[in-house]
Amino acid sequence: MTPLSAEPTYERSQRVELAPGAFLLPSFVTSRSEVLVAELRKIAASSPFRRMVTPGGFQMSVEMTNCGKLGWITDKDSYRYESTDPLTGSHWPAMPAEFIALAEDAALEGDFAQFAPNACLVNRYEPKSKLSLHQDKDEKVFTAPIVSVSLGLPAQFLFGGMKRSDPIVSIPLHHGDVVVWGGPSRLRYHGVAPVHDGSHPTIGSYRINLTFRRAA
Ligand code: MD3
Ligand code: FE
Repeated sequence: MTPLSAEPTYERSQRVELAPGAFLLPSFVTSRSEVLVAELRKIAASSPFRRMVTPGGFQMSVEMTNCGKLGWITDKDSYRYESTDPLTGSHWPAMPAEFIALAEDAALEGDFAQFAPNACLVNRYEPKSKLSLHQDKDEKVFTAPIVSVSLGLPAQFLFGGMKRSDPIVSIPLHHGDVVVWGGPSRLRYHGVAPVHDGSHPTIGSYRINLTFRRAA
């Protein structure tokens, strides 16, 4: 007879391979989201969310900040990583130990050992905000995966191929979901469809996404 388990069977129970090297870990952070949210508040108090401008002169709809040694920025000149926040003139807030542990654990679930992120980009989406199809190629290291954590409102994540014109698959991402992108999927085109109106019990009317990267 199978004993009744005290553990919820849906939490951290499965890994879904979306493509070679790309793994969805449903509800991976559910039990740690309180800590993440508390740390995010402190990060945003030091380096506030802001809408950056692209070299093409467009203001992004997504608000961004960073923590860790390096932070991703865009301005009229380029997309790049910087060790100081151009808004404050100070270093980005340190990456909290819980963030590093979560990213390392998630990478391991995707069979990527010894992931040591040195950059964490935090994206905040209001309803209607979106992220156009792009590749993450400003990092100097493509052997390391990118670990992505979704919090708050759900979104349709758009997952393409190695060419912009390749077919696109839409994947729903919910609060607590983690995706690990590495190996042959590291340079795939991807984006986020406009976020729908709504409210999440702990995050409110936002979607927040953390991406952990080895930038240099
Ligand atoms: C697939 N962020 O910040 S994370 C980004 O939900 C970014 O905010 C999205 O794309 C977000 O650059 C998606 C998922 C992600 C990140 C990196 C990838 C998917 C990826 C690299 C290769 C393939
Ligand atoms: Fe990206």
